[in-house]
Amino acid sequence: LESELKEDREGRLRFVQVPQPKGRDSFCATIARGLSQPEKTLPSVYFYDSEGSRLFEQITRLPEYYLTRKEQEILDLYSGDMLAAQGGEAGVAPEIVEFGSGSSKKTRTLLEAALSRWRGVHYTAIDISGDFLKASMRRLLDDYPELTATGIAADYEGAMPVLEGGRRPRLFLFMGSNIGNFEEDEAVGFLSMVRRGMAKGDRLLVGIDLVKDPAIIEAAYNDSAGVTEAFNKNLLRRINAELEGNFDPEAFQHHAPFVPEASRIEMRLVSLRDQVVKLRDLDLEIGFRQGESMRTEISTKYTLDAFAEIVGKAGLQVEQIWTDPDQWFAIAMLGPGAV
Ligand code: AVJ
Repeated sequence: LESELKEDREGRLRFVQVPQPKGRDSFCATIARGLSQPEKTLPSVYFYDSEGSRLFEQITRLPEYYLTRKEQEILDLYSGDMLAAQGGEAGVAPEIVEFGSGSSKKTRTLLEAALSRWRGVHYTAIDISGDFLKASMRRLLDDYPELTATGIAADYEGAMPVLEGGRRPRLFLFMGSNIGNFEEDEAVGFLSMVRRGMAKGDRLLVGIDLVKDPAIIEAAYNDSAGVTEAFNKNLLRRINAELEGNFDPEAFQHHAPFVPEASRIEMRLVSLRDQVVKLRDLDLEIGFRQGESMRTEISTKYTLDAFAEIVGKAGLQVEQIWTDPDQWFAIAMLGPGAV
């Protein structure tokens, strides 16, 4: 199967749709496996259908959800420093490559700083939600006539081969505390994968949410307007729609405690009664006891030491850290060391 390439915006935008021949199969298999374990889980990657992406954008504007604003604050203060620290040869703009770009809203700050510094800035954005990505990229190119860009609709692994042969140096971005969704081994795996794609002059910026008063963290995942609850339950609606399921979202309660031993938020859906849910496409019936909880997401909060340890395990080095004045959030610049 060939990746599909389309051009748009007078050739300034290339859009690559990486085929996911096993997309449906792995969706089915992962859901079936997660629901058949003694402790049921649903993987958070499946939150982001169009509705899920829209709800997440709404979350980023909630008063309680400090992560986006804090990261934006850091970018407002230090985008210029970050680009200077990238250390690409003078006069050569790095290609800016973002994993999980979403709306690319915060990236605009970094792109503006790059555009004011260099001519010929190229931005490559990778996102699993193809339609959402395309719309965001079009808006971006309409707003920045000097920018050229590539949108890659793929999962992170699927995007790596498409990235080969691009320009150097590169500044990879993995922002927004997205890394917090990974278990430790997955985080090390992701960072190692990026490291394998890095040359000597390349760098990776990672946004991480820092350990702080649990009350502040919990409020961010239990907002009073109920948007996070809707985001969580949208996963059940998606499963209903795509797997002919009959989850009743009303029969589950959103629960998102901070678990100190694991230093993370664990987002769950708790069954409000004994019930049996059918997924006809999977030929599966799943029983829930009243009070039984199903985990839908983890969101890890790091100390700088804990983060440096993971980075080290992936063979990368922390070169610099920027935080907001409250030290609620951090952006770390990682280098490949000796390549
Ligand atoms: C997009 C993964 C960074 O973990 O904070 C927001 C997703 N989940 N509210 C996060 C999310 C619930 C978010 N990330």
